[in-house]
Amino acid sequence: MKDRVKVVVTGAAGQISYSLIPRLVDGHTFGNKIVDLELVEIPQVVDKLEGLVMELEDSNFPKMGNVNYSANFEEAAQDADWFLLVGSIPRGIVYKGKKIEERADLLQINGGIFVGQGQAIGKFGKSDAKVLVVGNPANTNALIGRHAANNDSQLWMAMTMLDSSRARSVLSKKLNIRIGDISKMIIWGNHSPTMYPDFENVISNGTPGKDLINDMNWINNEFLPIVQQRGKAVIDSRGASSATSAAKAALDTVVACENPTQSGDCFSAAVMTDGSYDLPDGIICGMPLITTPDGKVEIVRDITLSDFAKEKIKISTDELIEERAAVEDLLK
Ligand code: NAX
Repeated sequence: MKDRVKVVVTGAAGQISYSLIPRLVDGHTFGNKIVDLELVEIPQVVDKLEGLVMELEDSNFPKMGNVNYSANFEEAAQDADWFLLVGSIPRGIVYKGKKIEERADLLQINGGIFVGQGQAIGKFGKSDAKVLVVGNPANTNALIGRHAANNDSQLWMAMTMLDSSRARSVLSKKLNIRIGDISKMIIWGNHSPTMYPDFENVISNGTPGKDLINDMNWINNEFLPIVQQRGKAVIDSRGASSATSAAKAALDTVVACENPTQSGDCFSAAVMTDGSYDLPDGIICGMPLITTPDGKVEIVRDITLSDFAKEKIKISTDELIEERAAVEDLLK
């Protein structure tokens, strides 16, 4: 077993990273391994990372290894085990003289970033590197990056763990149970308001969700909209998007991939479709995953989907197909 792990984080000066990076080296996420960090930012803000590195040094993290920061992704990518791609250009920003309002523009700009990063990961990352795309539009960014990497031994995921945690939180309140009493919370589809949180297949104390919740009015008018719009609700209240919960979700995804999944459980991330569940080919889609005892991340293939679930999932996969069409030129 390796006793060191090298982790690249982009968007390292952003708000999610401020919560995320310290916890990569606190001895929890990677257990006893020494964690080497490569923090990457755009040239305009890369100097801010000096202050973050000072704080990391001053925080007495016993598992922290080498820490570098730069605006050079290719150099950072050398022999890295993990890539946490948090950096992306948000909607509303002025980019190259133009205010980015349209989703199509956002897809193109961020997609362009992921071509270069994907190529570098495919070429310079470890052959078994794992990549978690957090920056939005996460699924389509991951699709572009994976295509550019052209390296099938590496695993590309887009983050849906935050959606899964939000769904568990809403369900646990409704059922008056602890969040830890809910397992198998699968998010299907896109990390967007069309995502489908699969309440029917959750398990709580041995009982499946479909037997726990018989109130379709609550599902349709409260559960689904609350989970799907939770990101917006946080922005409306905080004046900034989810950061500490997003960081925790990224860490949870890493932990889920680094440790064998308990029998009967699974975790949520979006990966390349492979024909399972009749999902369309060639999209990065939220699915149930497990990590095997020998460390492989695999799709769980024996989940039963109701007609209700299939209908909802199709809305989200249709959206993913539309997003893919908008970046077709980046997938050649
Ligand atoms: P911030 O705007 O605070 O930080 C983003 C950082 O990325 C900035 O410092 C920027 O300079 C940097 N960046 C931009 N392009 C880069 C590049 N090419 N290389 C390296 N760094 C680059 O955003 P923050 O709140 O941290 O959110 C980051 C991303 O996560 C956003 O795209 C956001 O939409 C997305 N989210 C995704 C979630 C998910 O569940 N998948 C949930 C939370 C969050 O909304």
